[in-house]
Amino acid sequence: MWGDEFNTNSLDNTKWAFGNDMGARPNLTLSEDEEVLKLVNGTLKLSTVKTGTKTIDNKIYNTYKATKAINTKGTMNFRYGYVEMRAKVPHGDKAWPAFWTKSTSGMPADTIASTVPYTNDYGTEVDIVEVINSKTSIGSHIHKWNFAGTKRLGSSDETLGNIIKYDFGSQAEAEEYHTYGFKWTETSLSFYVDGYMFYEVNSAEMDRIGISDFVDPMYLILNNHLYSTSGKPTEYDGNGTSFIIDYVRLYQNTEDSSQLFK
Ligand SMILES: [Ca+2]
Repeated sequence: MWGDEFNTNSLDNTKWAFGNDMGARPNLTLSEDEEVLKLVNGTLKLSTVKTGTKTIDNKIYNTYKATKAINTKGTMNFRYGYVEMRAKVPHGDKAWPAFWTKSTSGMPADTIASTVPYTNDYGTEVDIVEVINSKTSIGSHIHKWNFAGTKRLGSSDETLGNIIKYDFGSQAEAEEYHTYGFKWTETSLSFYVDGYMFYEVNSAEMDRIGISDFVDPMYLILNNHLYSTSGKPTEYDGNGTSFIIDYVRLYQNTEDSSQLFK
C-alpha cells in the first residue's frame, strides 16, 4: 500500500513535488510558502489566504495567495486499485479545491520511463473530488484529452462531470471530515463518500463513452485554488479557505498482475 498520513513536519518530498497548477490569476498568486502549505497535527493544510486588495479594470478585488499544486508524478504512478482521502474540503462561492489524477501519457511534455506501457495517444484525468462554486456538493469528473489538449469524446460525452455528484445537504456537513474514494478496475470506475458508492461507470458505459481502454498509469494531484475563468480575477471575497487532508492511501492487490505500481 502506498500512502501519506501527513505525520511529518514538512511535506515529504520523496512522495510529492510541485506541479500541475491551475494557473495564477490577476489577484491570486501561487506559492510554496508555509503560509499556504503546511503540516499541522498529522494533517496537510492547503490554504488560500487574503493578502490585500488590487484594482483591476476599475474594480477593486481582494488579492489572495494559494499553494501551487502538488503531485506524485515523479514518485508514484499506478494502474487499478482503490484510492482514498480523508479530508475536510472547503465549499462555498468560488471555492475550488481538488483531489485528482492525470495519466502519465498523452500530455505533451508529460513523459516518463519508456517501461510504462503507453497504449493510448490521449491523456486521461479523473477528478476524484472537485468543488467548483458549490456550497453543499462535490463533483467527480472523468476526462479524456488528446495531444492538443482538447477533448476528444463526442460533445455530450466529453466529460461525465455533470452527472457524478454527491450532495451533503448543507455546507456545514459538506465541510466536515469525510472519506472520498475512487476505485479503478479493468471494467469500472466508481466513486465513494464515507464508504458509500454514489456512482459507478460500468464496462457498458465505458464502452459507450469510449473509455474502455482507460488503462494508462495515473498519478495523484492535490490543490486548493479559488475559482475564476482562466486569466480572469477570482471573485471570491472571503478571508480564505482551508483544505485539510488527514491521509491519502492507495490500496492495491499485489497478486493481480494487471495492477501496476511504480
Ligand atoms: Ca493524518
